[in-house]
Amino acid sequence: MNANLEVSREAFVEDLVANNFTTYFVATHPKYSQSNPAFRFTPSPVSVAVPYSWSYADARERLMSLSSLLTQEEAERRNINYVNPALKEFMPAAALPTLRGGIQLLLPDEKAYAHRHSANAFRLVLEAPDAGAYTTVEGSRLPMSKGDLILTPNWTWHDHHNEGNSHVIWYDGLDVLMAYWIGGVFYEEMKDVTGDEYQSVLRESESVTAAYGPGLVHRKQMYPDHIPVSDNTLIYYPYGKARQLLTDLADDGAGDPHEGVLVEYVNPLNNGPVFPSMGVSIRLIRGKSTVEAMHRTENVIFITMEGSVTFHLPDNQTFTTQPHDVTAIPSWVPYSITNTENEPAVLVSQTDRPVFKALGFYREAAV
Ligand code: GTQ
Ligand code: FE2
Repeated sequence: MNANLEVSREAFVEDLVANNFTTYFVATHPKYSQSNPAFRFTPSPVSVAVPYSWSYADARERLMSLSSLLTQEEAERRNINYVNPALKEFMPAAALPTLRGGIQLLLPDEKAYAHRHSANAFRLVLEAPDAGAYTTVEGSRLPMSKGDLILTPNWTWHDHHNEGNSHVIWYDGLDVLMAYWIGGVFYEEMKDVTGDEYQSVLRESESVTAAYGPGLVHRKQMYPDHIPVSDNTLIYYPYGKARQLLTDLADDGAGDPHEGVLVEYVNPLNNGPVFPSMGVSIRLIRGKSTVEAMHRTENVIFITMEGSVTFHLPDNQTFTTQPHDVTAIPSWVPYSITNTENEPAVLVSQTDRPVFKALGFYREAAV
């Protein structure tokens, strides 16, 4: 290339960028393409996030330390969030581009006051007293027993209580990052609206589960993608039902080479995902077996509930998990999951797949 032209181009790009413009050419520019890799069209998705796994022991130790440094009265929610190392500089508390995860603690006799937000959230109970821990959602008192899934959909009041004789710890999964980036975050505290800090209990969880059933189906029985998902009124999915269903399906020989024995938590009104923006599923991986890798456009977080598994990712990266460890996999990164133990492993997953499906971006491909 003519030296003058090269100098002129460089000067042009410098001026453009300095004045808050850009051009497609910048995407391949040796200097600017490095600072802005996502601007380039790639043949298939290249996530801004990286795969990562956090041990429960590490997170739990920090949650316990926090509880001796910060009282429940000071902390609106006393938690430790999982942060993706590739996102920490520019996204607030993000495990993946769309998904936030964390663990939260209530000691005996502690409670967390009522608030509501436009972000959808779920709680997956990890450690709980035999009785006495619960979340109240829109007046329904939902027990927090190990493995239970509790939803706090968009704009529903929720407060957490521990009247048991040992601590309760649960995993919080939220879709708040997308709401944040598109400008959809709303939030309020109940005391500012009604003057009360906590909700009155109007009904017990049985009235929720009796009205709608367990809300668990094989993923293949889910809604056709063209039917819109609306609000989910089933907000409580006890662990016993989900776990038994996995055992029954496994005994029946069910399972998919790329998913294991997978059951989706659904909105019973339409068999769609639990939230319009976020799905939750639970799967069993038989002892001495592997769930094979494939590419999928979804950001997914796994919470190991039982057993120990190893995720195998590209470049020989591996994560071996123990119960309650959290593993984040960005869109399109293929991974297999191997259970080397004799006993089955159980994993819960949090995914933004409904976002891709709703927008027409959902794809799968063999590795
Ligand atoms: O327990 O209501 O981890 O509102 C983040 C935001 C938990 C909660 C989180 C929340 C909550
Ligand atoms: Fe909340």
